[in-house]
Amino acid sequence: MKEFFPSIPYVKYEGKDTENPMAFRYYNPDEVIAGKPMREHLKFAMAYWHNMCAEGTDMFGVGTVDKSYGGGDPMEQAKNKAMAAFEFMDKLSIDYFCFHDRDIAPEGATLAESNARLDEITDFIKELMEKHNKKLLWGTANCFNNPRYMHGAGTAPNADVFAFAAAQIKKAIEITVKLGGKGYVYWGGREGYETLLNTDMGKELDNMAYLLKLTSEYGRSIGFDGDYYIEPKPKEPTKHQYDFDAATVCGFLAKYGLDKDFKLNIEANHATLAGHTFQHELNVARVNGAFGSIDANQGDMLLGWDTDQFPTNIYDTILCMLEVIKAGGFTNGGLNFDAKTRRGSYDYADMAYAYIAGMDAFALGLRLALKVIEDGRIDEFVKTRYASYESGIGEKISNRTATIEELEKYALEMGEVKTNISGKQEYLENIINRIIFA
Ligand code: XUL
Ligand code: CO
Repeated sequence: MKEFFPSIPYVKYEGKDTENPMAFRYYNPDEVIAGKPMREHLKFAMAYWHNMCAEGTDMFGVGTVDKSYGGGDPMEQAKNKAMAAFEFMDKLSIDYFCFHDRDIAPEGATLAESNARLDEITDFIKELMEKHNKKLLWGTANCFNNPRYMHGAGTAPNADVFAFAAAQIKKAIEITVKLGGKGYVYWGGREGYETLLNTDMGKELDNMAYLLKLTSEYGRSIGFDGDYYIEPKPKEPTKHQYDFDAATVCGFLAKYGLDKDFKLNIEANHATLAGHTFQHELNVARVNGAFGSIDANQGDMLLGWDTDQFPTNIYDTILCMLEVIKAGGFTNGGLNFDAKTRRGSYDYADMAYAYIAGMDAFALGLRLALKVIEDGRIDEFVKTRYASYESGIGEKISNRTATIEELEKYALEMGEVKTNISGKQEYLENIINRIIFA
């Protein structure tokens, strides 16, 4: 069989002292830590759109990498791309992948032609999945690229666009089910607005919720038993995206009664664009019972857009994995590298270096997060910080039996709060650093 990436070897774990740049130093897929193999803790996925499709195009220039994989007509290219994708996943020990409908087969002249192409390519991909033992983490529909979606999809002012989007998502869910996907993502591509002067926000939000309800119920009716995720993002491409951040999305889901069937797919770079940390967004998802999956990447703090860089910041991966562990680990979700090499990193080998960097950053993050938990000082500190809720008036507040009159009497007798204890932020930050540099 043709080899698409001859410059990429089968990357193996060689331990932290290796000098081989094409080896893992921390990611040892079958090593059992905290009760399960690392591959099950981390559930790494390849994002088809960046890795297999993105050619390095930006606003100032054409692509720098050829991603046609030697194919001629569009479907031959799509099949070569699929074969290349499975070769890449094999070589990097990646068990899962994620795609948009239009990543795996180019859009046809009509919806019927696009759907026929999807039928053909998913037959082909299904065989490759069985042969290479790979799984689909989640599927999604690209309802933002085609000019028809210039004003949005579910939030478009044009009902014909709404109908088209509904039909496109229906098909995307069908192929997700066909390939055994355990997740389906809704990222609100152009679901937002540029100016309120031409926008009926209330109507757009109602319509967006209706699109989610119709399509998600349809998915259940054809046997989709995975999780639906909304992926929050505050801006780009529209100035104001409706799915601004995790808290906004949780409020939206509750308002429209969708909270029982939807979780969140949290992306690191989207968190920072919203003015939050990655950890904050994960925590908001967790405390709302909506933690689902992760788009692993990082932004550049000096740039105001979604740079989708491979995650290399160990501090962030530790705090992320702490949240994942506290959420009970991944069930249907996983860590999808929604990340791309820089435009100047134009060699195929750079794609491997990028994944090695990202996977090792999360593998080390997992190992160190487990050490933070084992160390116990941070969890103990937080527990002690709230200890006043375990007895006396605090216990009554905790079990919700305190009355307002009783609280007033207590406060009057107390006179002033005397027992605030230090938050000890720096002491706690030092614990993390000591574990990192142990
Ligand atoms: C865009 C983004 C998307 C979603 C899937 O910023 O993150 O690629 O992850 O549509
Ligand atoms: Co994403």
